[in-house]
Amino acid sequence: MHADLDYFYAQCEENLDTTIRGKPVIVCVYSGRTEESGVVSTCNYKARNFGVKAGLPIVRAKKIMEGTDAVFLPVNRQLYEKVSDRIMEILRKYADNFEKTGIDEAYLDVSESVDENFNEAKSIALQIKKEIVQSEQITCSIGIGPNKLIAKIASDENKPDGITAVPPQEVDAFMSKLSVGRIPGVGKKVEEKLSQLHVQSVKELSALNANILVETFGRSLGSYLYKAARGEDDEPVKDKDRPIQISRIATLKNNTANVTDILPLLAELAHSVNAKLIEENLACKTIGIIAITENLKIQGKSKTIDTPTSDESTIVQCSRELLEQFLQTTPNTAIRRIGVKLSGLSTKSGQMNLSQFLS
Ligand code: DCP
Ligand code: CA
Ligand code: CA
Repeated sequence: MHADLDYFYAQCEENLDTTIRGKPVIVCVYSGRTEESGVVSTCNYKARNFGVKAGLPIVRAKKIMEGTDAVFLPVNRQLYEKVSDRIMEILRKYADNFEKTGIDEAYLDVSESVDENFNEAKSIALQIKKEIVQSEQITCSIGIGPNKLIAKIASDENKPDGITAVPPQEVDAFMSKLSVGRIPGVGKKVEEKLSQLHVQSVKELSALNANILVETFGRSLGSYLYKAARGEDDEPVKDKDRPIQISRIATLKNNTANVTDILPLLAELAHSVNAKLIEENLACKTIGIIAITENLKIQGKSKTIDTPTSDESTIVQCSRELLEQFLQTTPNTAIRRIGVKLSGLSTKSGQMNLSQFLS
């Protein structure tokens, strides 16, 4: 998934001062040279309807908005960063792998949580949007695809407040109706060069052979464009600052709220994550379970112990207790998928650092 917050800075301003909601709101970077010099940072959709957009000189925006009740505000980056941090924490919860790529956007790898099922991914996207609205009053748009490229393009497809899912079998149809400008990294310059090759649409781009693209754009950009035109991308979601963890999730044969039906699989998963722990010569302080219920809600429960362990029976026992507690607190909710997660990892000699783990 790619999640992108709608008209982010302006939406934060609308929440700070609700009296400006419904008016065109324009957030500006004042350069300080003269009172009005600077450019528009972003604006809400009401202002966009008048043709105002990011990068426009403030003077021009003021002219366009003359006689309206438009509100011009200076950027308040500190505010947006605080809101962003809190939203990123919400998003991170839903991802197997998480990569923040800007103040208002991130990739979420949910392949494992949803077992590559796009309907389940859609329902998670709805859940995410609901939680962000409830806790931060911020809407976002989410794109779901078989890779980062498609997800990113899809998140821009139904803005604002949209969800667009493009499963693998729909990638070709989805891509072929786009203009080349929708491919991330294709700006004015690339667009111009492509137009000299009589290419405006992604469909036309996909008809160009690789040699021409490499000749025109160089190896790196050329082969990127060749693959992008086909909806291909194999960049992983890079979890740069994730607390290190080892987890595994699997689907139960039948949805069930019965602990004895779940235990065998839970024990198998606990065994598997523990084997990985031992293989890496690590111990863990926190043991957690992840339950995806039949209504597709993702819920977690965890326990932190005093001394790091890599003892299988401890981990199995602890997961079992967590599962029992979970079923007691949420009775009559059948579980569809179950997982075990180990975190708070350390090497046998003490606290580990990230580079140690990655090398
Ligand atoms: N931004 C900026 N100058 C730009 C583009 C963006 O200062 N030229 C800032 C303001 C935006 C934020 O970054 O709120 C996120 O940029 P987006 O491109 O995602 O734009 P918005 O979130 O404002 O709008 P959209 O609803 O199209 O995502
Ligand atoms: Ca945005
Ligand atoms: Ca963005």
